[in-house]
Amino acid sequence: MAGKWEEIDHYARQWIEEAGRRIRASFTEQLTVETKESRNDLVTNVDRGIEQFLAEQIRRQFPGHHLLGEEGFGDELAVLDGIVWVIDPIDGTMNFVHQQRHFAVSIGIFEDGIGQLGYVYDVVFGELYSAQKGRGLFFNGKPLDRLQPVAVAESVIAVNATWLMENRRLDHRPLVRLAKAARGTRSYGSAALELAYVAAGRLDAYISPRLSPWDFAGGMILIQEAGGIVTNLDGKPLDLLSRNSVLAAKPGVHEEILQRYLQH
Ligand code: 2AM
Ligand code: CA
Repeated sequence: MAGKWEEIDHYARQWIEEAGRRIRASFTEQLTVETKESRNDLVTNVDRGIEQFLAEQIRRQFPGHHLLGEEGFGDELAVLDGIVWVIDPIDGTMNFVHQQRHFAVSIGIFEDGIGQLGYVYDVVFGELYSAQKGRGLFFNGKPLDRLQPVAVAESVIAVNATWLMENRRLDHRPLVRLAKAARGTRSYGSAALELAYVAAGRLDAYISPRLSPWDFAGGMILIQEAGGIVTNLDGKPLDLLSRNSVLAAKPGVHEEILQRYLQH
């Protein structure tokens, strides 16, 4: 008999595929774009529709599970007891609106706060990154190698240009030193995809000063299963019930960034 996590994994994959089909179909329809907290914080009818679809499936199939979501179809949770799905229907909404690519469906499934299943689905490329606790990382169903240690000098680091300029969230000067010391920097505009790229070894590190749980939940599980490290910028574990800064990286480079660039 298939275990509990195999059953949950089966449905999660089915719903992610269906979400992908619906998002691709939306490209030919009229998009309604609104702003949330700021004029650059976008949400569309598709973000809402996909989260509603996923929430309905989860509640119908698994009525005892809980749900944290970006667009308001989830539960108000004060604790992480039981099974909790943390979902972002479209991570990288600005890319979705402006580019029709470089965005992802992200899902992390936790039991009593421990990551059990993680998914990041690049809808346009048809690329699914997935992981189950203790079983490693998979890319479109194929196992990927565990991450090996690397140094900053040989690293490609994902960081948004915003954080390399004077800004209100963090001191940009250590990050400028880090960007100069690294082999190169990149920015893709979807935290979930950037975390999946770290997990798959395409990026060596990713840094962000302020992400919500649904931005990082799926990617965090992928990276942990690949042998990488995810903490906040102080080196502490991430809290799934609040916003966090995020430092996700291969071993070696994670320690080097924390010790040589971020600790004062
Ligand atoms: P979103 O597209 O789902 O809003 C962009 O650099 C990345 O940061 C995206 O993953 C984006 O998620 C996320 N992001 C954008 N604005 C944010 C905010 N105010 N709080 C948390 N995450 C945000
Ligand atoms: Ca997001």
